[in-house]
Amino acid sequence: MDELATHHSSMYQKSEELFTRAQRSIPGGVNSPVRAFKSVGGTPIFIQKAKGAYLYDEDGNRYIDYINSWGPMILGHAYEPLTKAIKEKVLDSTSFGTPTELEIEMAELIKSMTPNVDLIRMVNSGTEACMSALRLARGFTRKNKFIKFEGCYHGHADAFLVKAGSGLATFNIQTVPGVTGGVACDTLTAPYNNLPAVAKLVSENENEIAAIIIEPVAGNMGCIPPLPGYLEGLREICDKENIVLIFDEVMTGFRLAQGGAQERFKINADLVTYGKVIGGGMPVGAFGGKKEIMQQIAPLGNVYQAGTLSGNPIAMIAGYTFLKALQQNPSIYTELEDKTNYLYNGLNKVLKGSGLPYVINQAGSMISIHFSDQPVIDFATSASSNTQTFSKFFHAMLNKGIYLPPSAFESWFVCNALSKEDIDYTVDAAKESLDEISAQQ
Ligand code: HOZ
Repeated sequence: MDELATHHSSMYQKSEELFTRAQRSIPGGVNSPVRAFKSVGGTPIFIQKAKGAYLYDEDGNRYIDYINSWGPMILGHAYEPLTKAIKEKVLDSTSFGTPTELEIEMAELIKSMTPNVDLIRMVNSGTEACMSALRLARGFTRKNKFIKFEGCYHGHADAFLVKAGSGLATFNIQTVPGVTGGVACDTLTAPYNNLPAVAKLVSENENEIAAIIIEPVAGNMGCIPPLPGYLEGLREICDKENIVLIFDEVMTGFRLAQGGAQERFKINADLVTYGKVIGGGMPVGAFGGKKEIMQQIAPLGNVYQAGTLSGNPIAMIAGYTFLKALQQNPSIYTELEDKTNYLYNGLNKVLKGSGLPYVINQAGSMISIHFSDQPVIDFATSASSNTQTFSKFFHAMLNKGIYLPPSAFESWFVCNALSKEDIDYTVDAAKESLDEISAQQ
């Protein structure tokens, strides 16, 4: 990496020591690949604590956080009602493996906030939610194949690791050893935002497609919103061909609106998956949807799915407290959108002044920059952006106390703890960073 793309090492001494130590006992030194800084270079920053819009690392540096745990920290870190509720609940034990009243309250709360959820099953991650929703769609339709979109990421279950975004795009992993051809051959892929490609796949595989799964706003190839009419078109195809439409709302759920992308775009999904936010940062996921489909799940039906820690009381109290706060303060969504628009306008101004080709994509409080001279609407256009410039930008911003995702293939997430001053600071840092990049070219 060149000079700009490396750390000011004195700032990150403890993180560097910890990373060296971590690599001796954890693969690659991290417990999830996208944390590794492998594509942008340098050493991952080890975080000690966070409050509101800020992260604090082990060296005592403060960062304005634009990852927010990859989405869920909508109200900022260490939100007090949530930490208080967890502290109280934990005294009653951390797990029972039995039903609890809190699980009913959580299910009722989610149903009251989201459209088209008659029944909902708690799991422990977004991966589990998507994996289970796909099995259910297959069990319900008695069909095997499904369509996913290039650059979308639905967790790391085998069937989804085909032309996937997030870490697979970041590290350019085309095929995943361990995912068998037998599994992958039932995964059909189409470019995002391309309805004719979907129609073609459907007609070539008549009566064989169980589901279409989509991130209604893609967040794993940068942020890519759906083009007008695209989600409506998918809905039409699914209705016509008896295909289950699954919205993966792990990122968009409770973020783009209380009712997620379904509410924002006024499209009804048959099944919907949630993660992250519904645990307020604890490890949780869920899948839910129409009764006739959901009642195929065991013990009502034979589509088996289970989990000792599903509906875990600590995760449930965290999620319940967090979602209740969102429900009681609907103005949060306007505030989030206003803040993100303000960030968009500031970034747009300094990027325009930089002379570098760029695209800013935004949907609600999801936003990202691609250094590209063409609209970024799918994986091909995202992948053809200049990732080297992104890496330089990432490090220049990090050195100024702005924490962006360490990859051009991830969305940024804005939280409501962010102040106007934080955004002004971010935009000033972006201007300085872009000046440094331009001076090098
Ligand atoms: N893009 C991932 C979330 N959908 C990032 C989180 C991870 O894989 O660690």
